[in-house]
Amino acid sequence: MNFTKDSFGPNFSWGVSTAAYQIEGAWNEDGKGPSVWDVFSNTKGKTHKGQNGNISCDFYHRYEHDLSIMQGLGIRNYRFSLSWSRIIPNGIGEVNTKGIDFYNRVIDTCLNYGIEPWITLYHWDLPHELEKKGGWTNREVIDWFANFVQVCVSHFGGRVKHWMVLNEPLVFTGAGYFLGIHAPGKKGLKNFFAAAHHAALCQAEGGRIVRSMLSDGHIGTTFSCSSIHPFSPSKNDEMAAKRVDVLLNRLFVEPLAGLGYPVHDLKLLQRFEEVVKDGDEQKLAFDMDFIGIQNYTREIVASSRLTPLIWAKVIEANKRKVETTEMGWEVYPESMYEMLLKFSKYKNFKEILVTENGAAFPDILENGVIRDVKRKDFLTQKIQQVLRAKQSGVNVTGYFVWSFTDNFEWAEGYRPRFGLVHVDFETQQRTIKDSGRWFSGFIRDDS
Ligand code: GCO
Repeated sequence: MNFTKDSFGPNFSWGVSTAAYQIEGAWNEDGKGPSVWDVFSNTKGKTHKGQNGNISCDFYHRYEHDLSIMQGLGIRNYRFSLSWSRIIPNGIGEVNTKGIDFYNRVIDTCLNYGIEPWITLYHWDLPHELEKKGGWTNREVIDWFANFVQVCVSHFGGRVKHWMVLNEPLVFTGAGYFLGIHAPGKKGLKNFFAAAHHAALCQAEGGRIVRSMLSDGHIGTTFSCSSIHPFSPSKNDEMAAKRVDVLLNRLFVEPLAGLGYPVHDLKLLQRFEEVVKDGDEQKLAFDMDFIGIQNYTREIVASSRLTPLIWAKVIEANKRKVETTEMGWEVYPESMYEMLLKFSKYKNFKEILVTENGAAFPDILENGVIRDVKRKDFLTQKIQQVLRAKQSGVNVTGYFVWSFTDNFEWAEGYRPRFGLVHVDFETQQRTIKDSGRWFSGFIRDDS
């Protein structure tokens, strides 16, 4: 490795990321209301082996221990999300003091340990009571969400500077309201366009609210993204790749940047007309202080007559005989560089951070040790691509590993392990993986 953390300069934020539903457990304790993920994962047949996040890493009870491991590793930045239905059990209305207390304890423990908290307001766990009213497809979600944001900022804003509004809107609207493979398990384009538009409005509105309440807040939001490459140099495949790029990479960032939905490059997006109201275009825009990109892989796309509306298909990595992670995602480090360059072209945002990056590989715990060389190599190569982007002039200011501990990987259950720290889900024993020790060494001030 021919670079060190110093190559990134003194103000670069190195950290780790998690999400409430994936780690907290305590799904029905201390007044918490159910979220769509509680309901979905406790419904037969929705997740791998019927697994759920009812207990997960039990972070709700073990946060202090986990944060002490984090501190021991020298990790100075922690991105985590707030469970809306732990704070407001019905989504709107009464606030649950015990939920507020829990996050107060987490934040205070972070600060005592010298760990800077970075809060994601929404990481996919909508209160079930709101889903009963249509969830993200109901335009009222803008008011529900605005209220939630106000409650959170009023309680935590005095101690938390860094805020992210949404985690990957494309994934929770696409997987949750179009494909039906994530909570709440709804399907169809009608649901998707309504949910997507309301999420895009909330993304900007959330930013405005945090800014109005915290003049010195550092405010952003996050996007999933992947390089999209054509299967062949043919015109048809190139056009297909461009259409998929609109959907996977441009759909949510462009309205935020004031450019509107990229309808000209994907006719299908004309269906937004069904839900867009007068004046919405302005409301979709907000000049975030930063955007967070979350990059794991790339996609290879070919044109296809069999896939209506988008006329394109993804050629899966396992059919291409390339190295993959346990998620079946191609290992392709350059995607990080390509995405940083691409997203840096949107002029409105002052900074870009990598708010998630990581890999699931089958880990073997032997004599208390996990020699996860592949994860370490994966992270090293990705970080090198971040440096390459920085050296090309991209104002990238942080990098967060997904994830701190192994956790509940949504519909995939507990099989894929993304952590720097291994979790035995039977005993709740934590074991720092070799990759965790390596990351710790890499980011330490004396390294
Ligand atoms: C996401 C989510 C995480 C996932 C991670 C690995 O990016 O999809 O933010 O919750 O666990 O990405 O799939």
